[in-house]
Amino acid sequence: MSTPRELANAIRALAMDAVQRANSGHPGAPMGMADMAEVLWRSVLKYNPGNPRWIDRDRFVLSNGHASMMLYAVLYLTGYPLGIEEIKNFRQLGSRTPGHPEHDLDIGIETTTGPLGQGVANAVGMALTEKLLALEFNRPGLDVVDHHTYVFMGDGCLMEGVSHEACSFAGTFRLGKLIGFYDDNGISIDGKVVGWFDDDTPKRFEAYGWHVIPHVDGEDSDAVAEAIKAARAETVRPSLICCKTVIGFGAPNRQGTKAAHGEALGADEVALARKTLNWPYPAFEIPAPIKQAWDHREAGAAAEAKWNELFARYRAAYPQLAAELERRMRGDLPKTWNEIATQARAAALKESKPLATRQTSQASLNVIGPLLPELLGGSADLTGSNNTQQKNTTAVTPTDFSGHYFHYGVREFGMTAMMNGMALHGGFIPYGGTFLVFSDYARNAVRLASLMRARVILVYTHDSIGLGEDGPTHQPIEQLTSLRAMPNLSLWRPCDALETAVAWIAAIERSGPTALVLTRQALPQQPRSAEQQGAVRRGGYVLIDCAGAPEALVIATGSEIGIAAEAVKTLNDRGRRVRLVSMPATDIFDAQDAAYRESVLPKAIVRRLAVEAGATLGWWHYVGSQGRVLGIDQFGASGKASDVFPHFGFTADNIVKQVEELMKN
Ligand SMILES: Cc1ncc(C[n+]2csc(CCOP(=O)(O)OP(=O)(O)O)c2C)c(N)n1
Repeated sequence: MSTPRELANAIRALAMDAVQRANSGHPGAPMGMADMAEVLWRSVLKYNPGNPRWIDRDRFVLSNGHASMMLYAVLYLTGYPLGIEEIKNFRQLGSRTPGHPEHDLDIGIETTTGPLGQGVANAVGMALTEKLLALEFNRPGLDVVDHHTYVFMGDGCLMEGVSHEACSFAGTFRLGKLIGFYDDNGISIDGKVVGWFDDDTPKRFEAYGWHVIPHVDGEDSDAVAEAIKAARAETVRPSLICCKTVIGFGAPNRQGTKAAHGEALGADEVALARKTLNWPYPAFEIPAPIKQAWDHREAGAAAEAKWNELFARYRAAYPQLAAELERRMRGDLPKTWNEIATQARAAALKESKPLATRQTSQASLNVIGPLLPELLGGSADLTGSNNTQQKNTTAVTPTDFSGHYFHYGVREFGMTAMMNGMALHGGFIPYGGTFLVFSDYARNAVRLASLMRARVILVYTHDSIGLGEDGPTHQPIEQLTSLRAMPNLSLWRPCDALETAVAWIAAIERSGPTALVLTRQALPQQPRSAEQQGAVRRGGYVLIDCAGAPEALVIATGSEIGIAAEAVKTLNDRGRRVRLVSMPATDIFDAQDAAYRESVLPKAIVRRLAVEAGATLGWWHYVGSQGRVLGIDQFGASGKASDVFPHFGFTADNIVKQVEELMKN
C-alpha cells in the first residue's frame, strides 16, 4: 500500500513537472503543502468528483492561488473530469489549468484566486452562507446543510489587509465550520518574510476569537490529521491550523529558498528532486496503485448517495422546503418573480415627490425583499446612509443568525470579497452598500466578481459632488468611468424611482455583478409614456423628444437628468429641436442591437452634449469629435450641493448655453 508521503509526492511530481513543461509557474507552495492536501482530500473532505455541484459538499478555497498546480493535481488525482492532458497544458492558452485557478465548478474549482487574501474572504463568505442556510433549512434529525469550508492561505494572504477584515468578521460571527490552514513557510517572493512580516500569527487569530492550533508540522501527515480533528471538534470558533512547511519540499537545492517560489526548478533540479523524493516515474506518469489510492469517485458517489437518502427523507417530510432549497442553490428566481418585478415597477411609478435614489432604492427593496428571501443585504457601516436595510428585518448578530441583514463593519473590501463567496456558495443574492468613492477600497473584489460573473449587487450611494459638505475626499469623480471600464460589470446610475426599480430588477435577473449608483440628494420623478417606461430596461432611451428631426442631443444620467430635462424643455420652447436621452446603464445600452442604438442616438446628429457629474473620459465615445462633455475632471469641493453643482457648471442655464454654442457650429 502506498504511504501518505508517496501519495503526497504525486502532487509534488505533477507540480514540478507541469511548471517545468510550461517553464512558468510556482512549484514551491504545492510541494510544501502536498502533505496537508493529501490528508485533507483523502481523509477529510466531503466531495464527489462525479458531481462537483453537490450542494452539501465541503467547500475548498486555495487562497494562495499561485499554488494552482496543487489544486489541479488533486482534482486530477481524485477523479474530477480534468485529464492529464490538461495538467500537461498547464498555463497554456485555452486550457482548463490557467496560471491561477479560475472559478470552474465542472472541475471542482469553487472560486478564482490569485489576488492574495481574497480567497480567505471568499471562504468566510461561504462559511457564513452555510451557517445561514443550515439555520433556515435544517430540521431536527435532518441536517441537509452541514458542511465545512476549508481554506489554504500563505504568508501573502496573511499580509494582505483583506485577510484581517474577513478573519476579524469570521471570529466575531463565530463561523465554527471554517477551517483555515496557514502555509507557514517563511518565504515570499523577496525572500525570508521575517524581514517584513514578523507577526505572531497565532496571537493575531486568537485576538480575533479564532481557535488556533499552532506549530503543526505541515509535512507530517499524522500531525496534520490530528490538527484537523481538533479543528472539526471545535464547533463555535473558526479554526486556524498553523502548518510549518518547507517551500519546494524535496527539491534539494531550492527548498526553503525564494528560488522555489515562482520559477521552474530546471531539468537538473527536477531530476534531483525525483531522487530525493524517491519518485522514479517519468514526468506526468502516476503509477496505477497511487492513482487508485487517490481516486475518490466511488467513495464520493457513496457519500453523496448517503446524503441523497437523507435529502429524500427531508423532501418527504418538508416537500416545499426541499424544493425551495434546491431552487435557491440553483440560483433560479421564484416562479412569482415576474409579479414581484411588476409590483416593484408599479410602486415606483406611484412616486411623484422628489426623492433621492438611495430612498427609491430602499423603496424597491421593501417591495422585493419580503418576496425574495435570497436577497440578503448589508452595509459597510453606512446602513442609514446607504438605505440598504429592508423594512421589518433585523440584523444577524454573532449570537442570533435569524436576522436578514449584515452590519459588515467598516470593511468594504472584505464585505465585497465575502459577498463573492456567498454568491459562489449559492443560496443567496448578496448586496452590500458603501459610498461610491469607497468602491476603490473594494475594487479588486469587484473585479473578481466580474471575472467570475458572480451575482453580487453593489449599492454605491453618495454618487457625486452632490453629496455636498463632506467634500472632495468623499466626492467620487473618476469612479463611474473606472467601474464602467470593467468587463462584465453592469452599472446603473438611475435618475428617479422607476429607473431605480428597473435597475434592481436587472441586477437580480443578471448572472454577474451589478453596481447601483445612487444619490444622496433628492431628484424629481420624470414623466414617461408606457413605451418609455419599457425602454428603461434598454439602458438608454429617449426621455424627451422634440417635434421633427432633432438638431442636437443631450445625453445625461442620474442626478443630471433633472437639469438636463429643464434645459431641453427651455431649448425646445425657444424653437430648437433637442432630444434628451437618459442613459442609466451604458453597458446595457451598448449591448442593444444597432438599429435600436441608431434610433436613440442617430449618427446624423453630431451636435451632442453629455452631462454627468463625473470624469468626462468615457463620454467622448458617445458625443464624438464634434460633441461636448459637461463633466468634472478635477476633484470636487466641500459645500452645499446647491452651491457645489453650479460651481462646476451643472445648471440648466449652462446646459442651454452649451447646446446653443454647439448649434452655432
Ligand atoms: C494582491 C497580490 N499582490 C501580489 C501578488 C503577487 N504575488 C504572488 S505570490 C506572492 C508572494 C506570496 O508569498 P507566500 O504567500 O508566502 O507564497 P509562497 O512563497 O509560500 O509560495 C506575491 C507577492 C498577488 N498574487 N496578489
